[in-house]
Amino acid sequence: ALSTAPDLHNSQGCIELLGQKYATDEWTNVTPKIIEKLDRKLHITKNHPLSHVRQIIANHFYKSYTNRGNNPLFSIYDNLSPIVTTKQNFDSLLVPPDHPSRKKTDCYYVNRDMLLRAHTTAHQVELISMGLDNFLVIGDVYRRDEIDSTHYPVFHQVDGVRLCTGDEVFQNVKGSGKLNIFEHRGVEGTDKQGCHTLEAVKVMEYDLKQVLVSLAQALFGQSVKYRWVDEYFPFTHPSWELEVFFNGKWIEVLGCGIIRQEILQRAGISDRIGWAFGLGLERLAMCLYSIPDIRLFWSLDSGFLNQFITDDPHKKITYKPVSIYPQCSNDISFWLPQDSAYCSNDFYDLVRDIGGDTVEQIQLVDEFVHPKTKKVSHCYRIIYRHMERVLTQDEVNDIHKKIEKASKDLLHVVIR
Ligand code: FA5
Ligand code: MG
Repeated sequence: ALSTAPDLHNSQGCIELLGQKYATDEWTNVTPKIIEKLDRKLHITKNHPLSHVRQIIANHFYKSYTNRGNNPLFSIYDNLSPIVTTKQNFDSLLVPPDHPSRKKTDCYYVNRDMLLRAHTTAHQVELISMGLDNFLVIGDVYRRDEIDSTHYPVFHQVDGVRLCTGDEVFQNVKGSGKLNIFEHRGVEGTDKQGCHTLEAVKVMEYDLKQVLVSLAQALFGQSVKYRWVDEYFPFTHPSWELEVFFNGKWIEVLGCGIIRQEILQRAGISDRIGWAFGLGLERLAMCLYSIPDIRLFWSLDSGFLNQFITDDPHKKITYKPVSIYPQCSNDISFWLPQDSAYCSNDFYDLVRDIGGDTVEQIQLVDEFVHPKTKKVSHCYRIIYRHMERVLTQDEVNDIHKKIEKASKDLLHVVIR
């Protein structure tokens, strides 16, 4: 039913994603615009706002859980392929075969067996099966959705899992020598699964909620207003959602709960109870940096990206909107004069004098010393953008020529 499918298929009925070929079938509904996003990896792009939020969250878990040697307990997986099987995304998490979240209208399918992960929870079972007890999975997720200021078909999630033995659960509970995490012939209620003891669930719930509330406080300040709401997920019970009050409204930040014991059993774990959570990075970053539109995260515009350049992910940054009109960029390279003093600031002033407010940014992008003559060359990138209208390339070229001429005449440089 999808109009995009035919031109994606070659004659053999296959499709190439991240360098790998996949057979297509009547389930295939990935589109070229979505495929373009597969290798962007915004969450691990240096200085990207989503990468800063990822780092804050990672630091929070590194510092919240350490072993006796003070080393972090959590390991981080932030580069797993977003192309997963329906088994990973759904079946391994007990999502029933007829669950609405599996619908072709809601997911991007590669074919009937594979899809672009709809949540980072898709990796939970494989990592638990590998023997991991404490880990975070961070990555891009794909859901078919409209495009507006808060929804985009690609966004980023962080999933966390912690598994504990009985000893670990009760290690800080006084006089708990004889407490168990499992109970036989127990019944499932709203507060617990049949197989768990209520005391084990309560200790895990307390640990889960306190690490997530302290994360919200690390992001939004100690006085952040929050509330817990009961939720349902096929893979956890009981389950909750955390909401924070921001700019006059409640925002859903994450879902979490006690992992279904059947999932752990199938992964070969019989002596532990676990919690899990999943949160969205975009919503946090939009609140944190006052970013008004979710589409901006995909911007390649330096007017956006340059506002987030910092080596300290905890630095407070408030996004200042840039003009909605497109940028034009032109480079200028010249040999510096050898017999008179030159400084970049003179050039910046000259550019501002001539270009006025059409110049948005100037960057020194290259500096080069000729090995023989010892002459120095600078290359600057000038980024033009009008605040009120689209600038034409002709107009920009005209300004650029004037800048070249004035640089020769006034700064005595030699244009290369
Ligand atoms: C999930 O995806 C579950 N996998 C979370 C989970 C993991 C629960 C482990 C329990 C255990 P949900 O669809 O509610 O749940 O998404 C989780 C979070 O992702 C949301 O709270 C929200 O922060 C973010 N999110 C969901 N949909 C969008 C969207 N369209 N745009 C931006 N962020 C979104
Ligand atoms: Mg939700």
